[in-house]
Amino acid sequence: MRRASRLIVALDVKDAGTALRLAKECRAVADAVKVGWPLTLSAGPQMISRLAAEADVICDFKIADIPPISATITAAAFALGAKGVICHGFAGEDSVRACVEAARGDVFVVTEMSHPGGQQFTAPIAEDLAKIAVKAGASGIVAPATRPERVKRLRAIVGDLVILSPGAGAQGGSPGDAIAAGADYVIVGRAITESPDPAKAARGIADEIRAAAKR
Ligand code: OMP
Repeated sequence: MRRASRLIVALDVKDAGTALRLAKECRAVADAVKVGWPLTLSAGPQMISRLAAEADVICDFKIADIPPISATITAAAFALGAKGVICHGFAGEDSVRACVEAARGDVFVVTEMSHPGGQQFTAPIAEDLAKIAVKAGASGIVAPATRPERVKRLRAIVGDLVILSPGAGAQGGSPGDAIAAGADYVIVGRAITESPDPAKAARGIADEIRAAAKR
């Protein structure tokens, strides 16, 4: 995955035309796009292949199943053209390892989730989940831009693994603070996809990231 703007756009939209338009509009600035259940269930899995022709695609299926099923989902995502997948750490080290072994690219492990409910169950075990990511050989983790101090803490655990940080924009986090806390990439959805000018919104966030990287 390219590391230029350090911005990943979450394409949580429901139709193919909008997703392709957003991918094209943001191509010059975003390093990758992220596709999850909203788009895959609405527009079909072939959407991943269509987007992969335009951009690097991370498939966010938050994989959290027994190891053989996690491996099958991972393999299917890469067969469709994904460059990375996101899995949950709470399914355990064997399930994360199954994703890593089935992957033909990056596996990112969710640690502490960015929404308020993420503090209920994921926050207390986030550091263990980060350790699982390291032990299972994952490429990186997902850590909350809504709580930059937690990104900093999780960075200390994962060393040079890649940190993707969602929660900037609509959820109230700041892209610059996430980067300053140690994130490698910021994931942004609605602040870009629901903007009247998505390319301009993406450029503005990329500017914030660039300024924070120099801090
Ligand atoms: P916005 O809140 O619209 O910017 O979207 C955030 C994106 O990041 C969505 O696609 C979420 O599924 C994803 N996300 C979180 O918001 N919080 C997390 O803890 C983890 C993820 C993720 O795994 O990508």
